[in-house]
Amino acid sequence: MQPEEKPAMFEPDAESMPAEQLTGLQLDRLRALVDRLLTADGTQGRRLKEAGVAAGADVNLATLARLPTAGKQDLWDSYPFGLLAVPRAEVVAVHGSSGTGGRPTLVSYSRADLKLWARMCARALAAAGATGESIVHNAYGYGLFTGGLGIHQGAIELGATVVPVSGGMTARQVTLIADLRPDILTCTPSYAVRLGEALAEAKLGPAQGLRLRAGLFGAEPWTDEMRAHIERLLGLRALDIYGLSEVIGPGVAAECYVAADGLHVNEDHFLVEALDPLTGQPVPDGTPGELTFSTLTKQAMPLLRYRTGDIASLRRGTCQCGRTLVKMSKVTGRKDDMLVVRGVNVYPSEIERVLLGHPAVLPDYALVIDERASQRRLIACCELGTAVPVPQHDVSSQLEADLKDALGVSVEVALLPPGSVPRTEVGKAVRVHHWPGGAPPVAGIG
Ligand code: DLL
Repeated sequence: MQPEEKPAMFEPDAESMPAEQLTGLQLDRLRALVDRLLTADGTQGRRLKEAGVAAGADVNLATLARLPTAGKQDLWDSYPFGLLAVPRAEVVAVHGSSGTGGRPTLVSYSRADLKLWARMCARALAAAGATGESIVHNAYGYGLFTGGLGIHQGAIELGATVVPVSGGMTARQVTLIADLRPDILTCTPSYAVRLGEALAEAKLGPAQGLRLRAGLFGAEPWTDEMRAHIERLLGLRALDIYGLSEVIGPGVAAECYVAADGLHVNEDHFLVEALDPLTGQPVPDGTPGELTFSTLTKQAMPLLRYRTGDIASLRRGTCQCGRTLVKMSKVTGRKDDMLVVRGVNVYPSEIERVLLGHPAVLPDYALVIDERASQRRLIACCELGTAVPVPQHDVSSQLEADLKDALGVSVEVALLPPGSVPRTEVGKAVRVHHWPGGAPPVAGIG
């Protein structure tokens, strides 16, 4: 399939709804959500009452910013079932994440929520060109993590064939890909790199006839530079898929095969705002802000204005693919991912962009914060490919100059042989490592 061929939408009426009709639907659903929260009389309902909201009819889209927000702390405070808006017996599944801070976040789903989630993932798969004929190799982890089972249910909803391989055991994945010839690959972007390398080692890559059509990669931040690497390695169209357990899991937003330039937010179910992370006030479209979602139709654990900590910008208009849903840019980072290097704020994705923008650098990298001396050093560890014959010294000084230019602060670059940077086989890639003393977290740096 070529990008100019438009894959069929899973729910065209919703995905290409005229803006005015969509706004009307959102307002009705927002009011129903507010009514549900008031009836449930939990933390969110009480906050609404304190803000003077007595019924859904009191709220409007234009005054959304006046309504109270929710955050991860609310989930922790009410762990495990505190934010329920239905009786506990109506919960048919829980999912969650181990969380960036190590504290588990648990989320409850009713039967209707699971059905909604499957449809949202089916939308994402269809937007990537998957059909009822597709074979989906699903290498997201199965379990509490929403990646595996979310995509799984979505593939079934679409009528595709899902291969529930989960994460890890890469050699077995290579065999399954060689034998089943999937057209769709779903996994984290870092694992896509790992699989691409393993397929190349097994002489089963695109040059040997591997025919993957598209990949849906998400659950961790990745840049367009990483996209280019993955597309070369695997010979597919690499698309971004975004979501978080609190809101539903994967399928909150996804890129389309046609444009692949931002993720369509399923805003008929997940009303999105971008807020200034410090003031909490809405930022204009096109300006990076903290993504904040209201789950308009979720039943078991509905959230009003949930602040995600993820930074991205929003863009409206009709896409080449025909979707009218608002687009979010790639997530540039999380509020709490920001590194402070000698007083300068740096997001890991800015470093990734510079490193992977260099043709000689391979896609695996790690950032080490050397805390052994009082003046912390940031070391960007990356691997030098063998295909481009450039002297090592030229590459590292070029990268250091480019990083200084892009970030305004000095970052040391450690160029290592291929295979030196630790790979993530299961779960999300850990890019940032602290070095308080002892052996270095990445072998070969000093
Ligand atoms: O990561 C859900 C998911 C699974 C999304 C598979 C896409 C694919 P959590 O484990 O709750 O849920 O982590 C959510 O991961 O707040 C972001 O910080 C980050 N994240 C998720 N998708 C992306 C993405 C799943 N495409 C947290 N780009 C979110 C950047 C992402 N960050």
